[in-house]
Amino acid sequence: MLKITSAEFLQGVADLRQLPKNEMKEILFIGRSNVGKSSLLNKMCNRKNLARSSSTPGKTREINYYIINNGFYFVDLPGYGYAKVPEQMRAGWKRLIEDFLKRGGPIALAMQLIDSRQEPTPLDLMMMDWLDYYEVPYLLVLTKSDKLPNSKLSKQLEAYQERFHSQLTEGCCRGIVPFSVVTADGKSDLLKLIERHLDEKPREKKEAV
Ligand SMILES: Nc1nc2c(ncn2[C@@H]2O[C@H](COP(=O)(O)OP(=O)(O)OP(=O)(O)O)[C@@H](O)[C@H]2O)c(=O)[nH]1
Ligand SMILES: [Mg+2]
Repeated sequence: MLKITSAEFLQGVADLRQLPKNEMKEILFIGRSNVGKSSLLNKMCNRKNLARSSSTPGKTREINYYIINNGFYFVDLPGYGYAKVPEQMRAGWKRLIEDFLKRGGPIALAMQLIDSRQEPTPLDLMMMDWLDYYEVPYLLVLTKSDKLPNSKLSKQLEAYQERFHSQLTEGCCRGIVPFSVVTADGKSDLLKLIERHLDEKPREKKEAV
């Protein structure tokens, strides 16, 4: 199983011209504000404050790059769905994220995070459509699994598997994994899946129609 031995913040990117010069494979963390992206990233690296996590939604505004094991990147994308964000900024976010996904090659795997207690939001569904369209392999990570009793969690997992059956069988969804930073539920599964996808051949670039 993949062991993370080093993790360092590299840079924040607000514009695709600022992407790191040294292209390496990327593992993306995507989801609405407050869903637990930074917490998941920290947990995978066994670090408390590598990615700043807070109770103030919408705090991460840039695409944040972290170098892992001096060989690949963890990439924390800005959270979406925060009601107080002005419309103009929301449009900027959409353009940035879609252009980011279009680049082809370097994205090895995306983690699409959804709160295990909730239904996917329209923006979550839009993100999944983009990931399928641009042929980015992704996992649905059901976060904060400690907040649900086991019986409810397995029901929710089944409901997600049923709802996203076609994405799992014909699309780019590679699995649905419950996760908790509190209990470390799902951590070893995610490390195994990351390792497997880092070994896969990169996808081709695909143009928008
Ligand atoms: N109980 C519990 N709380 C969690 C878990 N993961 C995250 N949280 C809490 O949820 C809040 C948001 O977590 P973050 O990791 O900052 O969320 P984020 O997605 O990075 O948020 P933005 O950067 O604002 O987009 C924090 O108060 C975390 O402590 C979890 O697995 N269990
Ligand atoms: Mg964050």
